[in-house]
Amino acid sequence: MRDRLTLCFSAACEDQFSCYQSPEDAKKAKLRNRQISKVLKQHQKEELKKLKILLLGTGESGKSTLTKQMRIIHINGFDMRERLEKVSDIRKNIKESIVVLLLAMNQLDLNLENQENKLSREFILQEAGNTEIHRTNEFLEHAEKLWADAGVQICYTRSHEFQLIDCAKYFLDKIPEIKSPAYVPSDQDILRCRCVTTSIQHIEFGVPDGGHQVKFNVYDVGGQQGERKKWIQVFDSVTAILFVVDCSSFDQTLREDPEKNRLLEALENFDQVWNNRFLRYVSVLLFINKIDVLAEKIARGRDILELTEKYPDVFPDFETFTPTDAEKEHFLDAFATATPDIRRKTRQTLPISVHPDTVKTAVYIKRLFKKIVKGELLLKERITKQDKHWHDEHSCEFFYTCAIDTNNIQRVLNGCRTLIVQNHLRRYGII
Ligand SMILES: Nc1nc2c(ncn2[C@@H]2O[C@H](COP(=O)(O)OP(=O)(O)O)[C@@H](O)[C@H]2O)c(=O)[nH]1
Ligand SMILES: [Mg+2]
Repeated sequence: MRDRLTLCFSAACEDQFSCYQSPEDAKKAKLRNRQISKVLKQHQKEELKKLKILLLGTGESGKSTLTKQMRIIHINGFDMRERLEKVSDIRKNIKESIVVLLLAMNQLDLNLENQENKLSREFILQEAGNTEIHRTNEFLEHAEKLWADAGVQICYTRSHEFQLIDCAKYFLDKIPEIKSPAYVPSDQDILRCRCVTTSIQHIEFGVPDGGHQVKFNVYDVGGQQGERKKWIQVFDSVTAILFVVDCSSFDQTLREDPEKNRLLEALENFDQVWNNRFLRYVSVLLFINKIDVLAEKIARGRDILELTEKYPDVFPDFETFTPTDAEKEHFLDAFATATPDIRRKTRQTLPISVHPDTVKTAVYIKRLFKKIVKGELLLKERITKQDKHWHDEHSCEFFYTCAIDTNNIQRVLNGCRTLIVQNHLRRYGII
């Protein structure tokens, strides 16, 4: 038996079908072989057409919001059942926001302005541990009264000093509408709703491109932060990484580590991704996100100077930094409306509505990430030594984004798509 097998194998090198006893068997085997090759080739072709995108970035940077936008833009958005399911999450967002604000008032030694609201505060703090209370309108009414209190509003202006979700103001302002039994969350409400991603999320959609359907598979591994390194290895077959940065987080610390600055964490995280040996062939699209929140913070007088003082090696010379005209244009362009006509008009009004310090800060942050790409800023010790060709096979492109703005994301994704497809084709030697 063993001899026959050896014979068969050696024969297979010369003629893979000559080991069959009868010519019919050999013919059948040849046919089967051809069929299998065809299926494999087809499969390979299909796989080549599938573009795998991996969403990375620190917690709350906007990854899940981007997948929601992809659903709105490329799939059918959200049906009535999904919308109604979101009501509970939105109410939970309100509960979390008001409880956090009240606790922060204690910490910051701030008082309620209207003494009658003390009863509402007692109610909310007493019910904070009740996992069903957000469903009641009684709860929402107390939250509404407290949100209108000047003391709570002062506390809100200091929200960078504690951990408050981004959508707090948005939903607290909307309580009268949310209270109504007829309330159905809009797309914008769904985009704003914060829900921690606990498992790997995957969405798939097709986009027409040059007469073909290009299939995109987007993976959001958000909840697996501690496991991120492992995920990166699993996903070495990804076409591109979409790395999301919350650029407004420069004055906030991490939820899990109150000593760690959020922007610094994002830079370190990006450093690891960019220099990861498993990702040497994977290009990165870097989304400098939450530009609207950044603009709002700058308007409130917040600035990045504190970081320059605290970490001068990482955030140097902010005071003297001036963006070039091209850099300013790139920033302003990201928020101009689609048609050239309106674009020309809005371009004239944009510099008036956008504070120059917003542009300066956004461009400064972009430059920091660019330094990492160029190897001019080293945040983590390198395990593997890099030669000068280490990054030759991948690139990093930068985009300014506002993940809750469907127009902006649609335009950015259009731009990204061409880049992703070209990189993919180049990588597989097709162009
Ligand atoms: N205002 C504003 N909010 C944003 C933006 N991007 C994300 N958010 C909000 O930030 C919160 C966290 O976003 P999410 O996508 O869940 O972050 P993830 O942890 O990276 O998945 C949600 O409440 C989002 O609505 C943005 O560009 N602007
Ligand atoms: Mg998420």
